[in-house]
Parts: sequence; C-alpha cells; structure tokens
Amino acid sequence: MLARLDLGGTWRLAFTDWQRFGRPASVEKEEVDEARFIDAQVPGEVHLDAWKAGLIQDPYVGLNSLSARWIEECEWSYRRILEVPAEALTGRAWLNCECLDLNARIVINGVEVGKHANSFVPARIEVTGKLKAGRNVLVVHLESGLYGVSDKAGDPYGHGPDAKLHKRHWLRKPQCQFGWDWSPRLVNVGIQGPIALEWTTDAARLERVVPMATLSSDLHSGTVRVRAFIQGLTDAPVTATLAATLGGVGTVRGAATGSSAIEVKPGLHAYELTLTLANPELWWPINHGAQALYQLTTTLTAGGAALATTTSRVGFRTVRFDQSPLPQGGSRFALEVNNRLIFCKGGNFVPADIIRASIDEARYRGLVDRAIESNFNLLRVWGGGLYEADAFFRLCDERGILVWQEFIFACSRYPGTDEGFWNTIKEEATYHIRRLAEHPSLVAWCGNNEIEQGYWEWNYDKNGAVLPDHAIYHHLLPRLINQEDPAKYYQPSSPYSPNHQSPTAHDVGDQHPWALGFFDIDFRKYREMICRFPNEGGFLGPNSLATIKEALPEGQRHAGSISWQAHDNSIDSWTAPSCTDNMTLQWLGKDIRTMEITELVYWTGLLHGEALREYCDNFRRRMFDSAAAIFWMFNDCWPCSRSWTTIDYRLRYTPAFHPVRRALAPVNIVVSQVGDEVVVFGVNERMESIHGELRYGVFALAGGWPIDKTIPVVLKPNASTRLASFPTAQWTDPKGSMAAAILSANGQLVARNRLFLPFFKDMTWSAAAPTVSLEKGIATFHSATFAWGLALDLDGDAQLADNFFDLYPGVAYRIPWAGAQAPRILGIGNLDAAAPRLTADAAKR
Ligand code: BMA
Repeated sequence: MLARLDLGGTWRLAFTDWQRFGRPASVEKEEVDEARFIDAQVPGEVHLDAWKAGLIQDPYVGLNSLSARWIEECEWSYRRILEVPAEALTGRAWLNCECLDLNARIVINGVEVGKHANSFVPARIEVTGKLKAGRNVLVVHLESGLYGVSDKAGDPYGHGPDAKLHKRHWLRKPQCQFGWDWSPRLVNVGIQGPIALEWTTDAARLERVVPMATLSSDLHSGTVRVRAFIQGLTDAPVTATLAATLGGVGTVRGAATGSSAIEVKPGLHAYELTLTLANPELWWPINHGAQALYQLTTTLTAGGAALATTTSRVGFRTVRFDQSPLPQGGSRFALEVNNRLIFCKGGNFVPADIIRASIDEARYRGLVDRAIESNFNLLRVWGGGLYEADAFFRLCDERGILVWQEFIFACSRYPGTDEGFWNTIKEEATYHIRRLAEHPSLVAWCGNNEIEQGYWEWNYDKNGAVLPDHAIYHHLLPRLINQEDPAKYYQPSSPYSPNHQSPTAHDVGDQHPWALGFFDIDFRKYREMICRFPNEGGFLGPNSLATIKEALPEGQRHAGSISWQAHDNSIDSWTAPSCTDNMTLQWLGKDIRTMEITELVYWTGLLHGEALREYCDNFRRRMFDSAAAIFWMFNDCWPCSRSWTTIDYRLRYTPAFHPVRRALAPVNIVVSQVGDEVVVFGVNERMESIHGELRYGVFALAGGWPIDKTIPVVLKPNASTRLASFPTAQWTDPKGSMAAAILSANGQLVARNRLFLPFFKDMTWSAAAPTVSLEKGIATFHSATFAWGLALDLDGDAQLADNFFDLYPGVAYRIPWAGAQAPRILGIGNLDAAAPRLTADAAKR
C-alpha cells in the first residue's frame, strides 16, 4: 500500500519583489528570520493569507482588488518543516501536489527537486533519496505566471492592450483571472490543492482507474471498460492481479465482477479488464428518469498482498447529438440520451470564486441545488474557467444535471506551434479526459470557447500568429478523446458548425446568439430568432440588493460610482452613453443614474427577468427545431453590481431568478406571434400527455378580457404543441392590453404567460392596488387591473415560491407562504405614476 502523509495545514509564507523583501533562497535555510513571514493555509491562496494578515483588504469589496495587484508581481515562498518518518526512506517516495499555481520550484533541504508550470495538472515529484529521517526543510517557491511570460510574445496572439502585459494565452490557469467582462483581474498564486508525501516499498503503484461505462443501443447491455494506470516500480516485470466488482448504489439492481492476471512492466502503463452487466438500470437526466449509479471497486494485488483499492461511480446511458438534416433547412442539433430527445435547459457555469482555493464542496452543492431549483438540466462549463472539480461532477451525477465541459481555451489565440506549450496541454487534456471519464453527467467535451468564431470573424486567421492553435482543437484534442474515452461526444469549439460552415450559422450546430444583449437591447427580437442549440446569450441585470450593498461601500452605492464600475460588467464601458444603462431609458423611460440603489435593483432586475424569459420562451416553444435554452450566465465569481446571472456570488437569487425558473418549468405556456396570428404553445417535457383547460385571449391592462376563450387542450409528451390561435387583427389595442393564456388542470393552475408588443414605456398603464391575504400557508394575490412584476424580496436570501410575478386582471394568484404575516409587496412595475411603487420600507432594507 502507498503510505501518505498529508502536508495540509499552516505553513509559513514570505515574498520578494526582488528589491527590499529579501531573496527566496534565504527562505530555504535552516534558520530564518521569522519576522519576514506570515502564516499560510495549505491548500489555500496568497490573497487569502495576505488578507488575513492585514497586508491587503477584503478583495471582494469596493476597489480593494485593485490595490491587491502587487501580489501577482511578487515571488512567494511557502515553507514548512517536514518530519519524515524513517520508513519513508526505505522505498520510493514522491511529493504529490494537486494544484500549484503557477510557476513552481520545489526545494528540499536547499536542493531543488522539481519544477512545475501548469495549474491544471498535478505535480508528482519523485523525492526518493532526497529526504532524511526527521527534520527536512520543504520550500515551494511560486509566482503567478507573469515572470514566466515576461519574455514571451504577447502581441501576435493577444486580444487587447492588457494581454500585452499578462499574456494569459501562455499560462495554464483560469483565463478569467486576468479580467473578463464579468470578472475582475485577480491573478491567483499559491498551493491551491492538497499536497502530500507518499512512499511505498511495493512492486507497483496504482495511479488511477479510468472506468468507461457504455450501453448498447437497445439499452439492454452495459459494459464497463476498466483501464488501470499502474506504475511498475521494479526493474523486472511483476505478476499481479487486477480485479473489479460492480454493484448498484442504494436500491439499484445488478452486479458484476471480473479479474485479470497482468504482467506489470517497469514504468507507467495502462492495463485493462472489461465487465458486462445485462439490463442495467439506466442513468437519466433530471425529470426524465432516475439517476441509477453503480459503484466500481478496483483492486490491484501482487505477491498475495493488496497494493491498492479504489472506488469510482459509473452510470449507464447512451449519448448522441442528432445532427440529421431538417426539411426546413439546416440540420438538427439535439441531445439524445437513452434514445430520447432531451431539450437542454440551463445556464453557463463559470468558476464559483475568483480565488480558486475558496471553492469547496458546500459551494458546489449550493450551486447544483440552485440549478435544480432553476429547472435546469444542463450546465455548460465555459472554456475560460476551470476543468470542474470531481465534487461538482459527483453532484451532477447524483442529481441528473448534464454537463458540457470545455477545454480551457477562450477568446484568444494560443501558441499551439510552441513545442513546450503543445506538450503541456497534451498532458493536461489527457489527465482531464481520464479524470472525468467515469461521470455519466458529462455529455460533451468541447475544444474551446469562441475561437472558431475568432477565425471567421475576429481576424484570428490574419495579423500576427495565423491560426497558431488550429491543430489543438482539430487534431490533438479529438485524437486524445478517441484514444482515452472514445464514447464521448467532442466538438472543436462553441459555437461550431459542421462541414466548414460559419460557426455563427443559426440553423446548424450550436449558437451564441449575441445579436442581442450588447448594443441592441430590444429583447423582443428573440421572438424571431432561430437557433438549433443556443449555448449562450443573455442580458445584464443586477445582483441581489444585499450582495450589491456588501460589495459597494456606502457613498458608492449608485450607478456610475467608481466602485460600481469596478463591479460592473465591462461592456458598460464600450460606448458612451452605455448601452446597458440605456436599457431602462429605452424600455421604461427611466435613467438609472438618477435611481436610488433599491429602485435600480428593482427596475433593472425586472427588465433582466423579462429578457431572459423571452430567450427561454422562444427556444422552448420551437422544441426540437431548437433543442436548448442555455443562457449566459448562471453564476458569478465575485460580487457584482451588474452581471448576467440569476444566482450571484453569495448564492443569492437575483431578480431574474424566478422569471427564468418559471420559463424553464417542465410544463409551460408560450404566447407568440406567428405570421398574422397570435399562437399559444404548450411546452411539455414530461413523457405523458397533459390534459387541461386553456383560457386564452387578450386582457386589458385596465381590467377585463376583450378576447376571452376557454377550450380543452392536450399537450403532447416531450414536445411543444400548438394549442390555440387567433388573428392578430382582433387584438385592437396592444398599447393597453396583452395577449395571454392560462393552463389549468383539475382546477389547478399549471402555467400561464402573456405577450406584450410595445416597449413598456409606450404602453398605457393603469394603477394597480393588489390585495394580499394569507390563509393556511397560502398567500392569495388579486388585482382588478394588470399588476406587473410584483417583488416580495430584493435581497435574494428568501426561499420564496415566487417573486417578480404578475397579476392578470381579475384572476387570483396563489403561492405557498411560510411567514406568519401575509407577504408585503415591495415593488410593482406599472408605469402609471411618475415614481415606482417601491415602499419606503423596501428602500430602507
Ligand atoms: C461570450 C462568452 C464570454 C463573455 C460573454 C459575455 O463571448 O463566451 O467570453 O463573457 O460572451 O460578454
């Protein structure tokens, strides 16, 4: 067995700017000047330690991240005394470092034992013969990466003036740390993962087991190909046994076992055995079935002794992207799991913290819970962040959330013609393909974010380095997938179109529909948009009020303050006046620069929710001509004043959360204009038909339903069904009314929706005076006139059944309510009065 001494805990940390703070070599000595050191947590990150020691202020607040920048320009030296037990000297020994960020030199007792320069790949450094029994001085010198690229080329690859300095395209760490539209620049440095001393006198070491579960197309036969990567530690081959057992987790049925006699050769090699299981229980995405998981236990024995045992979890499902031609042109791009078309609903996932070491399992659990509350079934892990952690994938496996994982390359050219770079990313990709192979939730690997689009539209095919990385996405990565995990889907980029068509083609492949959301903020245009698989696209809105208040110091809590800008999305600075600020002017006739922060959260949040709802509604009603509604973006990496998200950094709900949750409900109604008709669609992702009653027509904002019909309807399973229609010509006063539909079944509301035509500021609003009553845990809201966007909470902490919802004239709306008092309405959107109906109470919160 491999022995392991975990080296996590409190280390000491010193730094140098190569001027007055000493030299790294002095840290390696037996005796050091303790006054030069601060405490450091391992695993951890330097900003966190420096913050704790008072060298910087909380980098998540105000402008503090700017004044913490000196950290990225220093070299940091972690030091600890390593007490080595005598038995660690009897065989082979390694220092195993899961995540060194970034350029590392490891020194033991004054002797350099290894170097490392890729934070995405663990460093396993052989230290056999380099240790002594008892006291050893272990030092890990690290720099953020900036020194390492100082004499590398920036210009021919780079993307903006700041890239000339940071040259992130050379650095294998999350790219968003160098600043992104939604992320501050906060270049991490530190021992960000576990570090341990490992040793053994065994003849072999089991490095990793890579199980690949596949399922026959008739869904009746499961196979697990078990690849064990074993390092032979002797000079001659050794006879060993590789054995594996498979058993259902919990109540899941079925078991299989197998073993194989192997000759372990010196060095690291793969050895295989295969298990088969008849009629395995299937793994399904959420809402489509259960998430049956099997536990695989793999054991390596030699000379009658067990050398290692590992466990993994696998699931049996088929995955295919149907790209067959469609009669109306183009081709489908739709995910099929277990031979069933799955409409993919979700958001883009970015690193859950700008400081990587702060992301723990609890944070992942919170985010996956929120994804499920949002009615998602897929998260796209965007290519400028992280190869997500095992804990994240385990949760997605257990909860039925599908994952689209990108290799970490985004919005830049990368130096793929440099041999050193090529070799490191080859090692990195191989490592992660193997690491993630076991997860049934992983349905797609994608080469990068938007680099193919860069070739076509952003001059990546000219000026400076011409397509320096093409072979990475079109040659290296697909070849590695084929070699390491051949059953997985791979595409070179997102967005991407097959057959050398433009990646921005709307009717093939996946899309990033950004025609809206930047300069054009008229989100009604989503209604006309055709995309086969919209993989990102969205609008900006506020974080929750509580998070904004925490992030911006008092006196800075208004749009345009310097702290606001630091926490705002950078597209705000692209034009003057800013296109995002203009949203409220164009839609509401209101200027956010004059708004108090509570008003600002309410109004911009109301618009954000409307925009994302339009995005989701449009693509869902086209199910499966469009086979996804994946918006940009789900979560934040730090507290923002304005961002794209429905869940903010503190895991609070932003105002857009509930509108998106409703729009992605398993059963929903969409009211659309198609040609010269108003058409009501019923979207049903369940496998059973839904029989119900549809009330549809037109209601007046002032009250009453000028068109009011009720019919029985059937929503077909796993489809969008056209349920009812009427000529648009009958809708005579679009300024003073909305088309609407309400679906109920057995007297219970199932879903409802409405369609408006003019900008909100051009509509003729009536005042609303809703009543609220509470009885037996149910709050009932009622209004004689239409009431738009009732807000019950702006802080985003409350677990509410609904928020930012409407009252249709004369139609009661009920939600479960846990409070002892009836809910208080904090805001209503009706633009009848000059001022919003935000209560003084709300403004005080
Ligand atoms: C897309 C993303 C990100 C970016 C987002 C919003 O291009 O892939 O690069 O943050 O747009 O601007």
